[in-house]
Amino acid sequence: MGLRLWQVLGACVVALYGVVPHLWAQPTAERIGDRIVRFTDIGVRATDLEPSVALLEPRPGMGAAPADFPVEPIFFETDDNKEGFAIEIEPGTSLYGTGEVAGPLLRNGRVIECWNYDAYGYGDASPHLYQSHPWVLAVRPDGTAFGVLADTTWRVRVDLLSAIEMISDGPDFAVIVIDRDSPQEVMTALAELTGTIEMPPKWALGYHQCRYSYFPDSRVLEVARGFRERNIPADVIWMDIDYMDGFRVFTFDPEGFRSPRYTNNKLAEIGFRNVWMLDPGIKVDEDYFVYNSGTKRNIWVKSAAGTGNTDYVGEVWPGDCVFPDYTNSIAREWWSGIVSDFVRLGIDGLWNDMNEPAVFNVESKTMPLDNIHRADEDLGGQGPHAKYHNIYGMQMVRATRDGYMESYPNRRPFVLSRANYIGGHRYAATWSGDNTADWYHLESSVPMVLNLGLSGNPFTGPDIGGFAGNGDGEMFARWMSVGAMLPFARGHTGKGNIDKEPWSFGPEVEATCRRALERRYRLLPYLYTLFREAHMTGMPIVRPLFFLDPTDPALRSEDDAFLLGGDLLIVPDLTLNSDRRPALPADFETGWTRFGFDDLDDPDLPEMYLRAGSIVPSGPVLQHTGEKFLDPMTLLIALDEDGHASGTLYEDAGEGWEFRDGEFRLTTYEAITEGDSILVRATKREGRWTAPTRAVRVRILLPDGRELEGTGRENEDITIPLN
Ligand code: NBV
Repeated sequence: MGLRLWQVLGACVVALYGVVPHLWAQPTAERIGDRIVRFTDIGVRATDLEPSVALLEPRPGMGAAPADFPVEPIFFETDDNKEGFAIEIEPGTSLYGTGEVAGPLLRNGRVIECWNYDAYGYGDASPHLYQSHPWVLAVRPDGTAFGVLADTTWRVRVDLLSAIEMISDGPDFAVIVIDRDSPQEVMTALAELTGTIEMPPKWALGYHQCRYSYFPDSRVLEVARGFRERNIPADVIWMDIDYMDGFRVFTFDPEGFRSPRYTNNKLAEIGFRNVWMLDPGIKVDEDYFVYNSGTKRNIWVKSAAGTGNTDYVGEVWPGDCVFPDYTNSIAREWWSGIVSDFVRLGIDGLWNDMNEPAVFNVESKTMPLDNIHRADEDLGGQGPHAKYHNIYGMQMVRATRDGYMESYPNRRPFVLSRANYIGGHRYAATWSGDNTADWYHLESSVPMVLNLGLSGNPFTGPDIGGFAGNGDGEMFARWMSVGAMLPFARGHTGKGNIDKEPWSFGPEVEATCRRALERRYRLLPYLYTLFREAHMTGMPIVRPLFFLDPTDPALRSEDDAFLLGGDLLIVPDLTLNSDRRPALPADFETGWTRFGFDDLDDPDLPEMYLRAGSIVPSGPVLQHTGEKFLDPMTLLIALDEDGHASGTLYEDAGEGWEFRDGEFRLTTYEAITEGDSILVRATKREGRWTAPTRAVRVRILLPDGRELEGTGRENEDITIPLN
């Protein structure tokens, strides 16, 4: 018998990496799902490993892996005794995922480190950003795909120079491989393992306005009113750290934010929601209730020095701080309790920043690796910071979410987190961290959101306009135009920068921003339907073009354009003075029709195309999501070659959990060509949510640029003559 592939590869591993693969026996491989296999190194049983934090729930083995399973990792140990594995890839395999990364969509040839890091001013070459996703999606030349998860919380080096190689700082870990016929199927299988996002409150899909910081409260109200006065749609305004009293979390600046409840109420009166920041660093201050109550419960992360019972103290915004040990359920419950009181001030959403955790004035920018966490047994029990670093932020947002729910069990929490770990999308949405106001970061916004989506986190977006530095009006307009098409749309900027509200760059930029946000609000019925799909199946909201045809090599590295759901193709202009055009799908000329909302002549807005055969629901321009019920609804229709199209609309209360008991409505609309007319109607309804009937408008986009229009009511057939 000849050598098995893994043995040949093993020899290559020795040659390439100078490390010793375990060639004398095969790794253990057990099935944990349909064509999902968990591999462990020789002699290592899955039950001996640290518990998985990535997985939604423990996955017991279901017997031996299928004999023909096409992927097999080679485990090895490095010269410095680190555990690693390598998976060979056939030429022409494209690699994606690896979570929140700067740089292009295609990850082949890249090396990154999964190590949550305060990456202010990051760039293409930064090895690590704020979140860790030791996960790679591999698309083979024939369009079939597999996904690889290194199931460990420790630091992982992901090397995609010529194979898929991951090396961890920690002990043995499982490698979970999903094999599927398409990349889309890998994504939904990943969601089976790591869970999906919960449905967010509908307002979180609106536009968010932030800066570091709006101060004092009167300025917050002034900015919010500025949107209403100018008819620029927005739902949310954010309170950054300066609202606090000396950066003590859960306190308010006595002069600047005298009555947060009043501010929140005033915002609510004009249809604005509020989000307030919470950092993990707790000021060491014996006159501070949070410090005192946490100290009494002994819940701070410990230093390894001395007896191991000394609280670790590190410097952050407030000066010397202690850090709640969120890996411990007592600490999480304590935090949740304080959050629960805090949100009763009429707080709608929470923002967890600096939770890598970031620490000032130390080279590592975080706490010592030998700090001690008294973690819950199901997270792995007591252990060093090196083991828990990457999930510190994830456990913080878990506790924050729980705290919100303690006070508002009937509302959907919205939490945004800077740090996170694969699977942490179950608790919080993500933004790009401290990007820079330059064209590189504007361009990077798209691949970052795509790769996060391909790593299981669909609810993400950049700081629109750039956090570090100012930028100019042209860049701001373009950033807003593309940002408005991404799942999380928030403008933000850093301290000391110029104003970056949509009107800050003069009337022309303001007009583009208004049009961009009006588009987002018109497309909300579709966007909300995509969030529901992400929640149900794990499909990303924003998708790479190669999803259209995973066998087309031209689409594999394309990240200048993207898909919003399955039916809209978005082509933004992300560069300054360049004629670069994206590679488009082979059927682009016949299969996609350009459309707009009376805004086609604004060159700063992305081009939008509708897929032949699809129906996309849209609505009127709103100033905020709570403004009114979807009426009239406009169905955007592009017929396929057979004169047919279909699409769905998901609706529910936009808040609360009744949708879980059937209080929703999922409508399938179809258009069929019959003789010389087109018949449009709802063909299927699921769920028992009843809503008032409404006016329906139909826009049939013809390939030659013409449009046919029709009107009717929700439950009626609408017939449109073809000529
Ligand atoms: O809280 C201030 C900022 C915040 O605006 C930003 O979005 C975070 O990424 N925060 C970082 C701390 C200071 C950054 C210089």
